[in-house]
Amino acid sequence: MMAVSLENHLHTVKIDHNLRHLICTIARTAKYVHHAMQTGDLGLAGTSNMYGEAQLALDVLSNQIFVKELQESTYTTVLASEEMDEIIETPEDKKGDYAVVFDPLDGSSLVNANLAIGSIFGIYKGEKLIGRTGNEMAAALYVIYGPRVTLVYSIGNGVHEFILNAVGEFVLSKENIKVEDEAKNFAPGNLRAAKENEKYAKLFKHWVQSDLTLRYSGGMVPDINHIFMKGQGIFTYPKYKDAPKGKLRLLFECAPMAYLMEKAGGRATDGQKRILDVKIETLDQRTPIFIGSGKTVKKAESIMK
Ligand code: P6P
Repeated sequence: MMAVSLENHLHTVKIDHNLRHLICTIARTAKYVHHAMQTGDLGLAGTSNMYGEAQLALDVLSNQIFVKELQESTYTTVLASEEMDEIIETPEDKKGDYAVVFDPLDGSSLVNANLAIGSIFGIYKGEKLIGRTGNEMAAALYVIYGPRVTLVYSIGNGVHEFILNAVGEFVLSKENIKVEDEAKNFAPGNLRAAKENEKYAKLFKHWVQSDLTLRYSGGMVPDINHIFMKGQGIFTYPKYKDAPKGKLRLLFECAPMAYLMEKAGGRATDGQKRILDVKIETLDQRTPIFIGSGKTVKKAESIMK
């Protein structure tokens, strides 16, 4: 059977052609980031970064690459990145229809341990971000740089995985991914919180007593990807004294992952409220997150209450 490329797949669904091109631009740019990660260069402008500066930290370099390609694409209105303090406007002559929010390289500190890391994207129609909720996303996707480079996206009708092949094409590997109600695996982020929060300690004990299998890498993207690929699981990162609102970002990390998880039939809350219902008040807003198999997340919420 002919391999279905990401572009082919985006032609099989009803989608605004600018959104289709935007998603393909993100996929193409992720290949440059992967190259930069492996070689330390941009794969675009020789062996130093685009400004000739000393080698930058990978997350800063990745941010530069995504910002450049997205602004050049002519499909974006504004960009917001975990690596930037402000929203940046796309120059008028390049302006398009979509606001893109992204964490260019989540877990970049794991690179020197040779663990998988990823880039996370949320796409909103228009310019506005503050005051909206994740329900208004037009699409969400992530890319994982691991033993294989994979991309998972949804525009609202199903969640689909693509693998980067030897000729640089993302080809369809899993269509209409579903997450069952009961988890067999668990990814308990921020276990240090169990020291001061006995409910989290109780929840961890409940998972152990329930014979769930630990699958945790320290990278949010591969840890949640594990849930999509196994069709079940739960990932948690609760708040704690050093992070009273949690650590993970609502706009750049949790809302895009919550969008994908709900489109796959899973659940994503802050322990009480759907992540997608939480209003975006500030760019660097943080939230606790409980995400994965619906019933297992609900059970976690009841123990944490
Ligand atoms: P901690 C990686 O730095 C990250 O942003 C997520 O990918 C991961 O889930 C979390 O932080 C790990 O946090 O506090 O355990 O280092």
